[in-house]
Amino acid sequence: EAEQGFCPLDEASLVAYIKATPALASRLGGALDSITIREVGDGNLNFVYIVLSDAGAIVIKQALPYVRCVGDSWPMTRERAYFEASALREHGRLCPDHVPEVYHFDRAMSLIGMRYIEPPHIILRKGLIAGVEYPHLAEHMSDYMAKTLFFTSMIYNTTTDHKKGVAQYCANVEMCRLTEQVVFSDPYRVSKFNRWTSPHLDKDAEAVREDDELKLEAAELKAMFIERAQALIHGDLHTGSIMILPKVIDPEFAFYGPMGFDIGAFLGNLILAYFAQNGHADQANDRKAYKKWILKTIEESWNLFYNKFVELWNKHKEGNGEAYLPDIFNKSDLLSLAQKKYMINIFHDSLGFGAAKMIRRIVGIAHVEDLESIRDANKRALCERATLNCAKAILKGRRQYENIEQLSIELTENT
Ligand code: ADP
Ligand code: SR1
Ligand code: MG
Ligand code: MG
Ligand code: MG
Repeated sequence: EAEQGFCPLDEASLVAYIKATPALASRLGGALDSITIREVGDGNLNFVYIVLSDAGAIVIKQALPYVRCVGDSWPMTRERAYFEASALREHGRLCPDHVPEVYHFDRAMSLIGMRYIEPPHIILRKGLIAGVEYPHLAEHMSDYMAKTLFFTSMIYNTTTDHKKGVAQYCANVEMCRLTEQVVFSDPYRVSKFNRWTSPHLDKDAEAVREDDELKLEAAELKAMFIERAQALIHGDLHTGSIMILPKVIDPEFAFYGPMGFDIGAFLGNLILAYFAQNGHADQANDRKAYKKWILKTIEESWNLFYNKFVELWNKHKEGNGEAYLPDIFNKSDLLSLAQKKYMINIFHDSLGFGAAKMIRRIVGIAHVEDLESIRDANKRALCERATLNCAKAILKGRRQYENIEQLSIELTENT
């Protein structure tokens, strides 16, 4: 890498980097001779180091100029680290309880130093695979989504401020294009990146590529993803981006996009976890009670999000937001009608994006551990087919749902 000021770090050079960086050294209590470093990146894109000393701990994340899970044949801008650090700071300001603190950001090095979320806190996806119930998950995630999305929308902000934010994050275009390709395009065409459980799902993958109605719906969502600058979204809010406290990590895809892309990522990944449970069931645990808990969490997450978002709207209705001006929305029944319309649209968007994200995890490039960890290919294929059929039905029929309970009844009846 010839670019000025950048070099990919390894365990040894990271020690030297930390010693030369007071904002990081101080977090380790100055006990720099006792440092141990472990690379733990299990994501698709970046390198993540846990740095421990006798007196403290930090996490260092570095973006290299390519997609990690593919290799240097897929170049990718290191500027993603800048957008990740910016979104961590912005979302952290709006929702400090659920975002890790950024200690240090080095744009030339594409490097972020942040709070270490220590054991026993784990990635939510791992907990869902193990069958662990998190009674406060819906409460906390609805809080995160309501605050980050409401306070970065035009309901709360002036259009001038909103467009400033839009302009800043517009430059995260390479990351958006990655999503456009792997979520909205590749699953619907032949691509060398696609894979699925074969030969079991060969026909199912082909059916996705030949389903005109599905392709029209996916194209509509793709356009919305590109065109709708509704709020500063995380952009990759799957259950691998949530560490249970919860804290939300990894917003490198952040930009001003449709709120439903975040809400749908979270709900869609819970539905993926739901369909994977049959593959994890064994004699000791049939996972039936756990599946009920997942459905309850899906319902509560949406319903609590709805209530909290509208509550914030009512609280700030006389503020600077320019989408619904107080002298126009001056009657409470008119405002509540506007809110109902706004929320039902977000609901349908969330269902659509959630379904699209489920489909890409079955027939696209990046799969999820929930399903991948089912070793028996026959069993896995059955779970995957059920997931895919459910996602296709949701994507096509999303506008028919009036509430989340309808979806959870359908999920119960069909599995
Ligand atoms: P990628 O962008 O490559 O997906 P992530 O930000 O998701 O990288 O991080 C990859 C892994 O590193 C996570 O799954 C988690 O195990 C670990 N990790 C990341 N950030 C932290 C943190 N702040 N504290 C503890 N572990 C972390
Ligand atoms: C090459 S696709 C890699 C995927 O991993 C990231 O976390 C995003 O979900 C992206 O689509
Ligand atoms: Mg990640
Ligand atoms: Mg990432
Ligand atoms: Mg996804």
